[in-house]
Amino acid sequence: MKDYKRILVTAALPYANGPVHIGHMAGVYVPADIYVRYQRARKRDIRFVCGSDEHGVPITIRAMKEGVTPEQIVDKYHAIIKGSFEQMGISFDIYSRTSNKVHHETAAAFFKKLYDDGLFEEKETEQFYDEKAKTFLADRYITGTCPVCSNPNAYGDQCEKCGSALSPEQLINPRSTLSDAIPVKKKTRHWYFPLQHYEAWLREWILEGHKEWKNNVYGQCRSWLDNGLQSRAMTRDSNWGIKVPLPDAEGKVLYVWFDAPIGYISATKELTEYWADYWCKEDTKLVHFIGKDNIVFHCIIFPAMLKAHKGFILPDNVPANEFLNIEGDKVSTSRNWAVWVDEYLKDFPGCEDVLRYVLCANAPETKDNDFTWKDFQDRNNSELASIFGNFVNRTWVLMHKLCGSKVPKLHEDILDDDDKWLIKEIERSKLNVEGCIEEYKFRDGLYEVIDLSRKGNQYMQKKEPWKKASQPGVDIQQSIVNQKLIDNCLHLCLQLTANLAILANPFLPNTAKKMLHMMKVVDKILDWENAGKLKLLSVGYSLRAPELLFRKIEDEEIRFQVEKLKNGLVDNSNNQSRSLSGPNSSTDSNRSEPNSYRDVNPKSEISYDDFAKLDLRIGTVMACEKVQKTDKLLKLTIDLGGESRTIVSGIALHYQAEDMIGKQVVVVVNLAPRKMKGIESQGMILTAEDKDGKLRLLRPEEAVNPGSSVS
Ligand code: B3M
Ligand code: ZN
Repeated sequence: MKDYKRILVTAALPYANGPVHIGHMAGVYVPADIYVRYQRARKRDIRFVCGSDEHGVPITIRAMKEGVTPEQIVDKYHAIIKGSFEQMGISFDIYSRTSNKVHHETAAAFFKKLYDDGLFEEKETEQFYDEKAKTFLADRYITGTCPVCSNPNAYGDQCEKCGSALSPEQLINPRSTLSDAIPVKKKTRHWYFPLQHYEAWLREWILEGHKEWKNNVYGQCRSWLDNGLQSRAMTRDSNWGIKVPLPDAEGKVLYVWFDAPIGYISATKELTEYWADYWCKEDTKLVHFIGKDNIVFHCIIFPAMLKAHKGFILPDNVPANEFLNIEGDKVSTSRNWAVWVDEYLKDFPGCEDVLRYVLCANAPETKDNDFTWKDFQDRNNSELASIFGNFVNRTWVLMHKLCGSKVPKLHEDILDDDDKWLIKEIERSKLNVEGCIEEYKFRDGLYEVIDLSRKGNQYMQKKEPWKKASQPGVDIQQSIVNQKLIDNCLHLCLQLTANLAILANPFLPNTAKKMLHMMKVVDKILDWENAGKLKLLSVGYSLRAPELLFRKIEDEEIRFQVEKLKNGLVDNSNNQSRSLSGPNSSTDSNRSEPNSYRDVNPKSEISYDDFAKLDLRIGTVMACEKVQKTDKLLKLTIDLGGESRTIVSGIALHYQAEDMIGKQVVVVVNLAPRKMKGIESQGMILTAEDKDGKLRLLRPEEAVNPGSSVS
């Protein structure tokens, strides 16, 4: 391996024409983030760049469909996507966008340099044109009847029913998906990049020089190269995109796949004045994280562009993943067969790491894989909660009970084989995890982490420190020995927990943070060089109370998700208007953001009498505490003017118990009492749910007397 001084990691720029789904996360962003967090913990000089891909046909089509401008589309989805990444803990150093000025300038200059060097071929060809929509049509936006199987909704490049590769000329009764007009041929002039000139070089560079690339990546490259490369148009007829920087190029923009990868360079420029170190110095390791549908662009076209331009380094690796199916079926954004990240985050607040875990444990690293909600629940309940969470929790509870809430001493003179075995395992895991991550085998790395906690449980089970706690009747000599045995067991389990925090951190950053809090230590402990060590927590140091790392996920929640997936499914096989957004776009009208309240769980009409049955009152919160062993529930004591009520409310993720005291709230006082976690809740308080899932209390504008009625 080369001796690199710095690393630049890029993650595919998602199209800003819809939110991201878990397939994107599993294939690109979660693995990239694990790699980066690990390298940061190793104190390597690393930068992590990404941004929204805001050009190309998918954006203009989406805009046309929603009846808004392309700017409005990209602004909306850029914000949603960025928010989802932030919440999922994807730790980009910059999340930029290709509509930025820096990017327009960078991409235009790149094109101009290739043009000035005489590297493009200018060609006039005939292309399909929609006279109603006044635009040239990409093959995907022409539909008609398949000449092979008679499917009436085949696309201009492929029939999805019989799988035949087609060209628009072959379709019977071709129509534009934009306006339904019959496409006509029209002459147009474009600049082509002659990829075939780079074929020999690409063969040498990839097929000889990068045999270590993943099989799926290497194999795809070989088949592209074996099929022979051809010139590709690097410009398009459109008004949306980066203007072709030439005098007679009105109405022409750069092809989105020409400008988008340059977006990585522009984002680095925006991030740091030392951007050129990362792009031009041979001792920089450049790694592109992408999905398999982007392989040709990142392994063949973009490297050829960089080579032609001169002065840039090439990727050291492109660890592309395969696809993640859902419940046995291919993700289809047009059919809305997808799990959207922004929705997941609303439905499972506080469970970001669970999704990271499941997507990594089940990542499509070597072949397409399947995500099922049942597997999601099982992995959470029986791996994260029962193995990892349980080990940490037991350690903490026993340390508080048997060691006076402090890190006990390690009595080296009485270490036995089990202790020594555990110590070896701690040292070994570090090397295993780092070996896996360096080789982009994130599933295996994560497995090692869970396996180490499994070993912790085994060790604890064998040692049974709880049985050694002093009991009446045991002689003093024996109880001193017993305490030493307890000390050794818990000392090692605590050091193991600290190690788990370091090893888990790249994969489960929120969990690692919670563990730091319990251990009362600073972030510094997460430095990778600390892994494998035993003296991370000092003897005598007092530790905090245990925190719940992973809650159980209930059957009810899983049933709800499966229903939601099935109910959201759109049958678009006979529906032309659905295919408007194109099969590659990530949205669909059934998935667009709600425009009015009616789009979100509308309820049927009620009479005034129905409404009048509600007894709504203003109450003042007198006391409030978190309900034990739950994440979401607060128990409130509310003064309703001479009467006080106990109410359990699911707002703990949105309000701290201590901040609730003194607040006025709206209470439904005539709701039948209901037991929650063993506490009788005598009513309900009202909240509004924001579109990002945040709950906000309804309160009177000014303080009123407790008990005042609301109507
Ligand atoms: N936006 C396509 C995609 O999301 C594209 C990636 C660009 S990476 C430079 O699959
Ligand atoms: Zn067909």
